[in-house]
Amino acid sequence: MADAGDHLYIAETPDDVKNAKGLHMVTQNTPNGQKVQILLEELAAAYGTQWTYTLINISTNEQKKEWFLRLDPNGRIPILIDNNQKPPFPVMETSAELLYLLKEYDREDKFGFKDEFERSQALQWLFFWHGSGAPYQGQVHHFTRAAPEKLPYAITRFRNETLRVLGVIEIHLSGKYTGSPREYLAGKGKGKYSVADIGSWPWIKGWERSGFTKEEMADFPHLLQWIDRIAARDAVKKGIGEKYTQTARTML
Ligand SMILES: N[C@@H](CCC(=O)N[C@@H](CS)C(=O)NCC(=O)O)C(=O)O
Repeated sequence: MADAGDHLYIAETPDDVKNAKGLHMVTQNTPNGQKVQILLEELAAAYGTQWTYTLINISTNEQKKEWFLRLDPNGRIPILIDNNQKPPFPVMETSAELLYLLKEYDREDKFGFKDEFERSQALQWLFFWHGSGAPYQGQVHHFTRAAPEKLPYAITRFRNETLRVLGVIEIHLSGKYTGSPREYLAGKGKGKYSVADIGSWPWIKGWERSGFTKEEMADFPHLLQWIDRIAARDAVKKGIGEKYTQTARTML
């Protein structure tokens, strides 16, 4: 790369960010943070991949400060900085972070695919959730919890759209039109656990917290089984677990 990377860190950059060696993540244990936390935990279990992390508290707007914007001008967690690259290489946007980790750290494609069509399928579901799932479910949270005014139209609109998107995944997993139910979103046959699942699971598993009812979710039996199947993985438990919730010395 042309630049020397010397603009990345400034005096206000926390020491554990600017002194990090290797992969470093700045995160908080939200659905978006959890996507990347989970893949890192999976890579650690599969290959012994190492990384360090800094927990921030987004309610203090730490992510809008200059030190953060230098790494991610979008000012949102999580960000990944690969200090193994010279100069250090920052990666923003969760799906791009997952794909970066696949390319650089998943040499056996355990969480991705070698086959070009299976890989395309993983990208389709990753993009589907990034573009049509997370933004709607995020707006459900905003309009039901954060908004100063409860706007029924906005709440109904984003709730219904999220349910529609969950229904799309249910069609896919149930094999409604193919006759072959699937266990995972991408890959031949029943599919293989991959970044396509990791990209959407942290959001979808929080359906109750998002205010969806058991009755509404009863329309998606295959999706509910998929949630449990992924939740049972050790690396997934770690990736959403205590390690990322504790207010460690790194909490800003
Ligand atoms: N499209 C982004 C979304 C990231 C995002 O929205 N992160 C939230 C936490 S889940 C955040 O940082 N919110 C704080 C803010 O908006 O200032 C991605 O996929 O990385």
